[in-house]
Amino acid sequence: MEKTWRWFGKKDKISLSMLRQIGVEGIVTALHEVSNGEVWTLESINELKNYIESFGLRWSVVESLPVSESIKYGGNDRDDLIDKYIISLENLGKAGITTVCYNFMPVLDWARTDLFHKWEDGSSSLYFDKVKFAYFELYILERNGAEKDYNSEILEKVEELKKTITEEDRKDLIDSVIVKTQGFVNGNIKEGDLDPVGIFKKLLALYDGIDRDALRQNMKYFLEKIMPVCEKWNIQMCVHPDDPPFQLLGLPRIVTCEEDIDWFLTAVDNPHNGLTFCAGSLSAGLQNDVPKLAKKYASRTKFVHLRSTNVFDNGNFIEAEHLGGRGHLIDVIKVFEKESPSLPMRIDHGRLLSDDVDKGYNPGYSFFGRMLALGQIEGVIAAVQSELEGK
Ligand code: DNO
Repeated sequence: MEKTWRWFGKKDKISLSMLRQIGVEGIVTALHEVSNGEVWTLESINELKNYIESFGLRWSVVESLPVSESIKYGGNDRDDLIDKYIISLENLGKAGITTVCYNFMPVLDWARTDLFHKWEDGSSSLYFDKVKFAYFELYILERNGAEKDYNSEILEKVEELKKTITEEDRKDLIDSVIVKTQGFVNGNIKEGDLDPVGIFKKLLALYDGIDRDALRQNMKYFLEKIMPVCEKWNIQMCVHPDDPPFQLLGLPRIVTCEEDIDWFLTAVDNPHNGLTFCAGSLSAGLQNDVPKLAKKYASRTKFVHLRSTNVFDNGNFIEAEHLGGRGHLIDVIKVFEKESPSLPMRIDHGRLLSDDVDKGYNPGYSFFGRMLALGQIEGVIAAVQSELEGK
């Protein structure tokens, strides 16, 4: 697989020369300064592409070309927004950047409750705590009917948390769930927004009446409209699974498991409609056997995220070491090295190691944590390749 790295543009604290030195071959990035829904011009794409190439690297994958909320909930302006999306795709095609990752998650791009969950050795990782998330829904968002989504055990724990939680913990929780994890990937809510909870509630309201089937139909509508431009420029669209792969906030989520993946691949049965195989996201759903899914969808996979999680009995999950947990990355790598050896893969998320602290990295995107994982994964890839070559 091609070794790629998610880099957040010229403002990223991690420079391209550092990446070149640790064996990265391709860059995964986006025009982060362009607002969601605006056209990516050929000029800006080429400017960034040339910059990346001046370091001896290539721009391998776009992550993400964001799909506006209105396309997802089917708003009045969706056709205009899809037209703009098509122009951006055409411009990417002209520049020769043909792998495009996106997601179809309503409102929340990914969800975690803790950004610095401590490990015994002093490092930290991202974490999802069901009780905290339920507290967020019930007592911060005050979402009608949220209690119906939780069992009595969780609800009791939420009441206990309510008695002890401090104002600062509440602020931290808001920051983790809807500000710090979202601002740099999605743009719906940014650091500095004065009333993130208010904005978030308005966004949620846009999905009133949109159920699973409606969201599926909107995804199909979007994909059918963009397939011609993808065919023209040989663009591989690859949707990112929902992270985590279960229902949240009463919103429909439609890329969570085998049945969902089968659905969107057959609904628009075109080789340009593909999957970002995010082993980490899929591993956080107990319904998913990650290596089995890798095998089944290898031919429709266009991009791979290597990460893993451990899921606990109470429904919480932690981002595991890359060679541990439910992601079974060694088996996943065996599948892709055999079936599709030139696929771009990137290390997804990494722990925060001592020298990563206070460097201003985006949550999950540390330097040393990811570099450690890259070294481990590179070793696995080399071993698998040599086995395949019969050495
Ligand atoms: C988080 C990422 C997601 C992902 C998008 C793809 O770390 O995995 O933000 O990039 O969902 O559209």
